[in-house]
Amino acid sequence: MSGYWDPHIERMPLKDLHALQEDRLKSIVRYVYDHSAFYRQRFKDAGVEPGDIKSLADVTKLPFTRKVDLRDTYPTGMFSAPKSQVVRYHVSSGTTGKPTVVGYTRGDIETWSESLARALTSIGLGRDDTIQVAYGYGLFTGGLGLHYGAERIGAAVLPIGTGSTERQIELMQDLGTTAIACTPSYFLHIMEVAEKMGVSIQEDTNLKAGIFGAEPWSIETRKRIEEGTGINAYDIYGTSEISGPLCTECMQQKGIHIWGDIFLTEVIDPKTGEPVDDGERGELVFTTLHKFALPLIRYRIGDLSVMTNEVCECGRTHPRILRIMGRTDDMLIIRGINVFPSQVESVLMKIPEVGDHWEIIVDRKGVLDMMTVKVELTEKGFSDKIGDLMRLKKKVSKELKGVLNIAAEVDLVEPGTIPRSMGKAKRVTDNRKV
Ligand code: DLL
Repeated sequence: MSGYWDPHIERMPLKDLHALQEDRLKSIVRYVYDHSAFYRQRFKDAGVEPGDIKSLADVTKLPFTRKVDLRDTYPTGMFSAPKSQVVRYHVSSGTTGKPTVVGYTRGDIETWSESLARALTSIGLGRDDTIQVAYGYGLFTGGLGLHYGAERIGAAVLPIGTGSTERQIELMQDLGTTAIACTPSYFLHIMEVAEKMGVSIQEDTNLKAGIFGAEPWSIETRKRIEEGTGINAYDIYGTSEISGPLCTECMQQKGIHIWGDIFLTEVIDPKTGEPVDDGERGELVFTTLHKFALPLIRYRIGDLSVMTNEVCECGRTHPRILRIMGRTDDMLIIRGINVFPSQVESVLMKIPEVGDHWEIIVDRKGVLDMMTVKVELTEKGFSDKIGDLMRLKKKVSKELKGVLNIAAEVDLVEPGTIPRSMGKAKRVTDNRKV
């Protein structure tokens, strides 16, 4: 088992952690009320004042905030700190709408780095490690976020960013990279390119850990990565609004530790906004307890997960969320049935003939929704015999129908034909919306 970066905080008895959260909640509510016209108005509309927040349970008196609020107040209308205290901006790519801008004070960058230092230590990394940061640098939070966290623990950082896949593999060998941080879909591509170059990640590199996130990925994909390379693949979570990548699983790989001194996490029913029970699935809502340029109060993040407050076997007391199963707005409704891309991934990754890359295409023919799942086969799974392909197509369709409860058209394609992504993979094309 790995050590702790900040044992006092990470193992804090729950009673003390809750007391700290309560103090910080009261302070941040007062702070946003005093510093942000946006929050003052929101609180006024909801009929709540800072003095009404007397305990943790009172958080539910506060109004929710959402991504649309950041868009409506673009670029910095939700900030609580004056410009003179802001030392950095990041900007979301805006693939699902107008971009959103997030900002940091020096202290916010410090908290972000500390949070990642705890996380990286919890997966066994330290000053003897070389961490290859292959998330995008720049406006995306992944590259710089991991960079600061990795430097904080004294590891050597290789700030390569995305792309140049052959170079990634060469440098991984030359510099003895022990951990890589990138999207899981990009790592699958790195594995593929390494194989083509005749490099065995297991035999020819020192890689022992992957820090994979920024997009949904299934347990089955983890299994493929771990079995294919001998590394441990850890889930890392965060969103630009809450700073960027912040929290990971520990070596137990039983959920992502969400640092309770930094966030108050709620899980709600996305339809009613009411809290769900511990262990029930719902939408994550974060209140940032220790962030000052852009504090977020009851921010509905849109991601669906399950939270547990059970103390982890690693000794960390902070709540954990289980693998993100998608976003509320990722969910496709096909002929009235809810389909999450993550369900499709789980089915496909269990079928050995299926490669690592796939896509969902949704069309509307007349009044009927049609879902096509385009599936790339592995070299071994690919056959030029029609009979073999037909049998496989039937098998994939049957497995998908078993889980999704609707029929999908399956389109088997040759290895290497689906475009590879260096960052977040785009798995779904919904032609109904355009
Ligand atoms: O993706 C921050 C990040 C960078 C996380 C590097 C992890 C590693 P955004 O671009 O704002 O920020 O996108 C955030 O990505 O709301 C989730 O829907 C999704 N996401 C992030 N991590 C995971 C994960 C970064 N581990 C959005 N599993 C979030 C599933 C994830 N989805």
